[in-house]
Amino acid sequence: MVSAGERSGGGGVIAILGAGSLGRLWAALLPSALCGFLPRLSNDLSEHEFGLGGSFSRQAGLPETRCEYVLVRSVPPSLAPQGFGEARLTASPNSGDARIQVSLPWLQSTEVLRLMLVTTKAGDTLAALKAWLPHIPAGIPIVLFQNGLGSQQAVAERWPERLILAASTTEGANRPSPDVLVHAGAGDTWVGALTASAVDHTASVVQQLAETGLRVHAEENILQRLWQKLVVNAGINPFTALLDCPNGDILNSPLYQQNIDELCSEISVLLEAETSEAIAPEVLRERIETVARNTASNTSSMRADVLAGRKTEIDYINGYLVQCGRCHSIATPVNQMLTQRVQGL
Ligand code: KPL
Repeated sequence: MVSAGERSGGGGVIAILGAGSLGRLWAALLPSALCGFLPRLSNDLSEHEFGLGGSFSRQAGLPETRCEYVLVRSVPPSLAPQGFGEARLTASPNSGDARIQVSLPWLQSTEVLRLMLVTTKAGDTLAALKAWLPHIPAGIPIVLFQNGLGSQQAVAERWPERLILAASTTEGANRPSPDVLVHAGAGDTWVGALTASAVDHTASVVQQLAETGLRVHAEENILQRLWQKLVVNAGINPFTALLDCPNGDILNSPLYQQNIDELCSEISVLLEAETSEAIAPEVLRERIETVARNTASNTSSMRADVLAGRKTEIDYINGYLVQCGRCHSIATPVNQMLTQRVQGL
């Protein structure tokens, strides 16, 4: 196994915690010599077992070697989904719709890190970081890529002295099969500080992530940016999961039609209470429907979770809005109904 130090070229390695769609996308597009995955550590793994340079990945029950998959870049709609066939895609990594074989080591050492990206599911993040942070040097910026809200604040509150940043991205990535990742649509990624000491690191983190060629921007108010995405997710994801349909199909469904105005009214009041930003319910509805139309044939992350039998992120989307409502004594019956129904799936 290659150790991080051998691959870092002296500049340090970017560690990625969470080898799902988003983690694999960043891993594939970052300069290949500079990143690797961190295996999932169980909480009870004691420090002496960690053993830098040792075999902690085997102890954590993960493959000792590499994470291997194929990245399919920017597949034109006419090629998907049949386009995943080898024959129709070029083998050149430089062409527009290339298949790239990606093979990254599970990192053995955290001594040479320069940056850590956390791409775990929202519900796994705190536990994953509790296991890993004791092994991560204090000066390493940690960027949280979770959906929804709640998990990011929990991390920043638990480790206020660390360099914690959050990212909000509209990059589209999915995994039609376990070893294939499709970069389905180019988007934008905003990065901003959550803890005070991380502010001065934002520009450098943005610069490092922009080495992927993706569009990455610094964001002064990352919580506000995360709220904007939360609104869209709260208005699309639960409906797609409950109706088991692609994003665009929710728009004409009775469930959506009967609840969307009330849902947007609840969110509008919460948004003002939490961020002091007043946005009319009709404007929120328009934003939700624009994204639903633009991603009409997509399977939302929540529907994908339900179909794969995974726990959904509803507690960090509509469930987070219910929690906010409780804090401000604002009634949230529609968010509550959607949260309970998705939890029951
Ligand atoms: O972010 C998304 C998700 O699926 O989580 C949307 C915007 C709904 C696109 O599918």
